[in-house]
Amino acid sequence: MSAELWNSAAVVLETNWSGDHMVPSRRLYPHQWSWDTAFIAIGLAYVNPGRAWRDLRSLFEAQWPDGRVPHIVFDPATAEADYFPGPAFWGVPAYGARPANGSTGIVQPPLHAVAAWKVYRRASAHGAACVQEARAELEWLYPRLVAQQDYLTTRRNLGGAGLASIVHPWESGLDNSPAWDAAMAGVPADLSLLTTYRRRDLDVADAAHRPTDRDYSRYVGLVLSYRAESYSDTDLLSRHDFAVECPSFNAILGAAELALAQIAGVLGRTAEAAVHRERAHRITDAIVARLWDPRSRTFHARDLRTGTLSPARCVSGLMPLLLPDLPAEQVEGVLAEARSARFGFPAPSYDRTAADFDTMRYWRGPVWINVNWLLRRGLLVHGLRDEAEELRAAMVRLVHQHGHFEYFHPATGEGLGAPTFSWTAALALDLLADRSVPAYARAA
Ligand code: 9WN
Repeated sequence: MSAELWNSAAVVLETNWSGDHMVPSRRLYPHQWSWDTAFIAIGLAYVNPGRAWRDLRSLFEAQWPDGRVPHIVFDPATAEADYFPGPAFWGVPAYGARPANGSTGIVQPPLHAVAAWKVYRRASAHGAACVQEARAELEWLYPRLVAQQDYLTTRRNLGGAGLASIVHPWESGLDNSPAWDAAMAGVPADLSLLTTYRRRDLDVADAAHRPTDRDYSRYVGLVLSYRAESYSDTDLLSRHDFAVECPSFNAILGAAELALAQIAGVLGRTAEAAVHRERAHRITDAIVARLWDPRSRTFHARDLRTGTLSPARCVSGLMPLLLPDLPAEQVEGVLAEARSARFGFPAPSYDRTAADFDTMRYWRGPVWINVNWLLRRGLLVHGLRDEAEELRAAMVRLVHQHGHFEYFHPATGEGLGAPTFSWTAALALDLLADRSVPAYARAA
């Protein structure tokens, strides 16, 4: 089984390579996406490390002067009509050496330091020249990764507690998660926007799987609001309808600091390594203080406009397990939540027992491999090896039986969305090859 799965995954990554970057899916997502690049690099490390570094470089070459790493880097060879919202809609001005309309103005979870560290670690398996290349790439990436963290923890520290806020559901990577329902209720849904701007995703995907028109019109409206002030973050809370602290985004932010500590160590920057570890610790404390609900015993998204936690129990609430300093009470709570009838392995994107659990619709029920990969990493970080192995086996079985789909039906395992999806293939390679435990994991 593993050779077959390995080979099919390698074929997907070969097919989706576009010269200097990977596309998540040729038809549905024909540009480069930010957190996809991180997941993809983790898999490319096994079959083509040169491309893993190239892909990360392509993304960071589009980094803004303020440190933000855009959620999409547009491929100038792809027509405006091939993806909505495309380059002209975002209207991003030229910056640095980049031409106008080269990217979007929003971000995605900063998983790239974790990815870069994993690609570096794998380099020794490919020989001395590869190790040398990997070190040079880390040197190039390190200040850029730090600038990304700085942007998120300063300009996006809208709540003032050291966490990064997302200002659009797309920034979470979990677009239509029920975690945003309460906050999105305060965002006007102007359906006429979808007449002015036509959705393109429904031409290539099943409408029953994708976000609804109401949600989509809000997504478009939020971009227009952020775009109106040239994507400035100054006073954003007072003039923008959506600002949320997401447990998954911030857990990744903390995990990135730990990966940066390891990278800084390899680069001989000992003092910086200590600073990164301290920052990870502070992010962990802030997540616990602001996003933990002692009644539900899991983490929830905080709406900064109302100061309330979303009642929804989503897979994003399990992600703080990525942080080794998470206190025992929270580790136990999240583990119990993950093992309960609400989730199970592999975990669906939303509570299976919720009245509005939707087996088909994107982040409102289906199983996604990337968040389960993160959950497995979190289990390993806390020494929960048996659970991590059970989850790993369940993911490998799912992808082997059904293919490298974008997401999966949480009851039948049927593949949904794009059929040859890059991060599913890339993470399948990692799940087959890597049984190691992150260096900063707690003892079992
Ligand atoms: C909007 C590319 C991206 C992923 C996201 C996923 C989906 C886009 C969309 O596809 O988002 O950015 O059009 O739905 O939700 O996680 O990065 O694979």
